[in-house]
Amino acid sequence: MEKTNKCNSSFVSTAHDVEESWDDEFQQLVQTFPKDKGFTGMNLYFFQGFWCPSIVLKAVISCQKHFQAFDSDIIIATLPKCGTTWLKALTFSTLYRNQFPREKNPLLTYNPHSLVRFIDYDFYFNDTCPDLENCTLYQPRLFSIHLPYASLPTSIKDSNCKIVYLCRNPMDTLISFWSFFSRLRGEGFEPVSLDEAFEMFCQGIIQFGPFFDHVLGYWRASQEKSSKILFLQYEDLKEDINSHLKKLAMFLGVPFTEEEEKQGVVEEIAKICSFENMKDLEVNKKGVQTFGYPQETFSGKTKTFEVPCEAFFRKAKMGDWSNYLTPSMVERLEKLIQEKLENSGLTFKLFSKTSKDITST
Ligand code: PAP
Repeated sequence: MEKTNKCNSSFVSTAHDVEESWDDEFQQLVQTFPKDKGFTGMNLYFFQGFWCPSIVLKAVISCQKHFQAFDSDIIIATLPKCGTTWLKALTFSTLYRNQFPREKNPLLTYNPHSLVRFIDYDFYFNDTCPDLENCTLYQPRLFSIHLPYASLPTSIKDSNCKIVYLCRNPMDTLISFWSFFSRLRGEGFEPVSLDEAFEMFCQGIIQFGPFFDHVLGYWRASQEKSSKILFLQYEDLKEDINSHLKKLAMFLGVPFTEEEEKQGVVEEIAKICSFENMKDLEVNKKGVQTFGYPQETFSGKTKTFEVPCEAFFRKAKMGDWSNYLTPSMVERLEKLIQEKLENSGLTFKLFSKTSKDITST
């Protein structure tokens, strides 16, 4: 895993390779989908009402057809840049805490994306029908996915598996997205202006977006099925991680015992998973995260792409958007939030010097 922390454009170039490898039938099929470059330099196809990165389009279709959820599965669902890495760390550490020695949490030596693999970006990336019976390090199986609720494989929706969803306020999500992809475009690609990224974000053209459709899809589903879907917000976790860890453990069916609470296990997990701790770990400072599940089980098919681990740890600040967005951008986004969340019962905490929390009322 440890190679170099030099940023490169393998994410973007792999996307182009993937498209070139599509067979004629698939090429023809995708031609019927609207297409946009978005601001990330990678093609997005408008498919089933969301913008699917070309790099995972085939994998998404395969997993929708073949993925069989177990009732015991736990699925982490997020839009990119809403705290996926953090939620993976928290869920992994909570769910499996009795399966490894306390002082040997695998998070100390592996990036969370290696420990909790994506269904789409990893398992189905190189294989249309992988054998996933025993594909995770520990039991029960723990996966992650970026797909909107409506496009999840049917077995995830219909089985008794549980979904933990994490969202983040749209302004910080936008800045995190823009910063991450500006960096990953790498050499040979024009930098993207924030103006351009802002416009695309407002139009909904982002990976797995529109943003509001994604969030509201899971929000409404969680209102209907609260024992199946736990809906969390990044800002709430930042404000009070301990009580949210307890809530998460309860939801996962592994509540902390009184003894564990007395021993400070909750605080210990919060600390290991904290941004300050994780960004300073050797693996996250120097490592490179490989997606596409290159392990031998899928030998012969080795298309992968890499992201320097440090790219997943930028600032983790709430309200950082106020250092970037102009007053007119803020005004437009605030209006959009109000319009989109109207009557939904969902609110976002924006955390800035100038804006109030936006409510749906
Ligand atoms: P991904 O979807 O590409 O995996 P994701 O992990 O969802 O990215 O989001 C990255 C954001 O989470 C970054 O936010 P920023 O750009 O505003 O800084 C990153 O810093 C933040 N982040 C990563 N790890 C943690 C953590 N342990 N605690 C809190 N925030 C974190």
